[in-house]
Amino acid sequence: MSHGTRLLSSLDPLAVAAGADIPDAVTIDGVTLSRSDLLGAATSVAERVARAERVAVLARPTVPTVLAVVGCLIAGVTVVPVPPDSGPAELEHILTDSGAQAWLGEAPDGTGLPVVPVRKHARSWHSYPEPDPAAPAFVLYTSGTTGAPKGVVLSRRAIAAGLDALAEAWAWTAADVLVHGLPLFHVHGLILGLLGPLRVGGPLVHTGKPTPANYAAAAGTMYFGVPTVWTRIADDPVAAKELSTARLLISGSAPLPAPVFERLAELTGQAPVERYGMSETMITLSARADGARRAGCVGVPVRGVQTRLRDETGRPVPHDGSSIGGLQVRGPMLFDGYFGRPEATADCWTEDGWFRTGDVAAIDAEGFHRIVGRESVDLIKSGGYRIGAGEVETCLLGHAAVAEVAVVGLADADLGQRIVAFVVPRGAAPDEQALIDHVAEQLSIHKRPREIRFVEALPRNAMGKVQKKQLS
Ligand code: MLC
Ligand code: AMP
Repeated sequence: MSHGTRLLSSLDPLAVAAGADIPDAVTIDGVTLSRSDLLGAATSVAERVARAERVAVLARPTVPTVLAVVGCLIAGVTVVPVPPDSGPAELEHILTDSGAQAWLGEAPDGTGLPVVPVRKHARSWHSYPEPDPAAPAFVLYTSGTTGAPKGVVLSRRAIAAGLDALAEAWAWTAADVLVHGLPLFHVHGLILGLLGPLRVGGPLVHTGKPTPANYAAAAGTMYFGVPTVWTRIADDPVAAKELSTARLLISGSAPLPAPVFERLAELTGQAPVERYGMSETMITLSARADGARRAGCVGVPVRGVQTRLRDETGRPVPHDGSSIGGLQVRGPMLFDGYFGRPEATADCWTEDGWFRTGDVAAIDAEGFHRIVGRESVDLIKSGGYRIGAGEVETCLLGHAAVAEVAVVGLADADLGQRIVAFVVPRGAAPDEQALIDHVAEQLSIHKRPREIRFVEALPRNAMGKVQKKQLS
């Protein structure tokens, strides 16, 4: 499937002029925008921001966020989406690291950057040429095993290739109504969930919170969710049955537990479609709309993607369905690198040009992939959010009552993994909630530990390195 050269093909002014409007192109925060409203308002944003190179957008799921993102895409300005609940330490890091020149739309209190307003009712019909496909569309901040989050640079070309590959795998067309309630600062909710419908030309309904009741009420043909969302729907048979008429129920961002897969299939009459991706790669593997869907399996490479497995020494691992190895990928939807970090960028590529995902997988003879875990215990997935243990540890060490700390992800029926901090206190053990709140205030709220366990000492090996596998 090809949509031509425009990234947001459904916003082509010529198509709108020809009368092909979509009355309900985007519904978000209780407001519905037609495609022509969206185009007119976003072009007006483009006019105000066109001279900037990179701007920060406080990415609440609202109309101004949609207009800010689309306006920047029209003008060819790079967007730095910022989690709206970011704490001061995180905010400071994202703004400094990205070099964002201004806030577009809402800005946090006390910001030192200029603020460019987004006016919902302004309209412009100026026609912008399509920006260079190699230009960066987004710098998305995502956690690594250690240190502060890094900015993933995604080009317009990569996004177009990634979305077209999914449209092909899922037979996703303008006739589909996409429903989700995911945050608008990650690949899942923002790129797939907002730009996907704008590229294929079909409506989006953003539900606000991704609750079973909100999904049940939305009458979509395609639903996106992280496994925590699907787990909650599988526990709510009344809501789940309302999804029976949908064409595809799609899960990703973390492993979907097999019992949830089975229960959803039973309640909705259709097995969910699992797909696998990363901020750095967008979506590289998926079950196909017209192919097999197997519990515990994330499908086959989407169009343009190749995969391989390597052991610790770099030797090939057979694709026999049971041997496991480090998953490496290549394809047209991969990122350009980490913003301003050539060394970190070089580290994640092999000499022969494959990206090391850091995930461990098995591939069978038919090309079906199973993700069996991560190479590092220091990357945690909780509720579909990627959280670096090191970032949470650094934050907790900044609290006067913490002498030593080790943060791990322990199995959790709702969140997949829950963040648990093992803390050696300095003096008397502090209040558990005070430590949780300290992280929730300094970093994004979803990075807070759900549990603090006080210990006298952390398990260490002879070299003094903390043995995290012994913490459970
Ligand atoms: C709780 N709250 C606190 C707090 N404790 N606030 C301040 N301080 C504290 N100590 C409040 C929160 O503000 C929030 O309030 C409420 O508690 C619930 O927060 P939560 O517990 O974090 O929400 P929860 O229901 O557990 O969230 C589940 C979820 C969420 C599934 C909705 O985890 C989610 O949206 N996940 C999506 C992640 C995602 O999109 N990942 C994609 C990455 S891209 P209030 O009032 O707001 O409720 C990727 C690539 C790919 O991975 O493959 O897709
Ligand atoms: P993020 O950087 O937030 O994009 O997280 C990417 C990580 O999420 C991957 O490296 C995987 O560990 C995990 N992930 C994404 N999709 C899946 C999936 N369907 N099954 C298992 N893990 C997944």
